[in-house]
Amino acid sequence: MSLVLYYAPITCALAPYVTLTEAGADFEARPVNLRTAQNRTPEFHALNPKHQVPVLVIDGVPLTENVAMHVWINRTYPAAKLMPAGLMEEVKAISLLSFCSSGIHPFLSRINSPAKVCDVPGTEESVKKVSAGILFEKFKVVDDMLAGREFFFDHFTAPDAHFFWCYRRGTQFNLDMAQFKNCTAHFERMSQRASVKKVLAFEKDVQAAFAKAA
Ligand SMILES: N[C@@H](CCC(=O)N[C@@H](CS)C(=O)NCC(=O)O)C(=O)O
Repeated sequence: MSLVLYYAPITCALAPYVTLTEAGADFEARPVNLRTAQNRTPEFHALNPKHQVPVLVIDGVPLTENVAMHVWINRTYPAAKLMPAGLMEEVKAISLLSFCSSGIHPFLSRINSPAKVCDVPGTEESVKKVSAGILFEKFKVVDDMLAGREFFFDHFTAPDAHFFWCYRRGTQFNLDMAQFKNCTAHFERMSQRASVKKVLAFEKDVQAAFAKAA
C-alpha cells in the first residue's frame, strides 16, 4: 500500500502524522510550504480543492479531513487500537475528533488569521479577543473531561493526538493556557510519546529546509 501524507509545519497535519506513526504505518510525509502558497498550486488543488493540509493519499486516492483519516487509519491498523472498542465508545471518540476539528480548530484559525473572517479595518484585536473567549469555553469542556484521566479513553486513542495539536496551537498565541491544568498535564504526557517526539523533530527539519530555501 502506498501512503503519502501532505504535511505542513505547525498545522493539524501533525495529528494524522502521530496516528499513522502509532499505527506503525509505512508512510511518506511530503512537506507543503503554506507560506509560499504551495497549497494553492494546480497540483495541490487537484489533490484537495479546499487547498488545505492534511491530505492522506491512499494508493493514489486523496482523503481529506482529520476525522476521516483517523477512522481510516484505525480500521486499517486495528492492532494499534486508535479508537476505543465498542460502538458507543467509538462514536464518542468520533464526537471528540469532530469537536477538535469543527469546535476548537476554527477559533484557533480566527486567532491566527483574524482578517480571514473580518476585513473591517481595526477589528483584528477584537476578533482575536472574542475568539479566545469562545476557545477558552471549549478548552474548559475538555479540561473537565480530562480530570483524573491519563487519556480520553482507557488507553491512547486518536482524539489524544488530535487534541494535542489543538492545545499546542493554543500555546502558540500567548494565551493563558496554564489555567487548563488537566489539558496542560495531558499535553505534557503526550509530549513524551515517541510518535509526538518524532513529528516534532520532523517539523523542525521541515522548517529548517523551508528557511534554507527562502
Ligand atoms: N477540517 C480540516 C481542517 C484543515 C485545515 O484547516 N488545515 C489548515 C492548516 S491547520 C490549512 O491547510 N490551511 C491553509 C489554508 O486554508 O489555506 C481537518 O480537520 O483536516
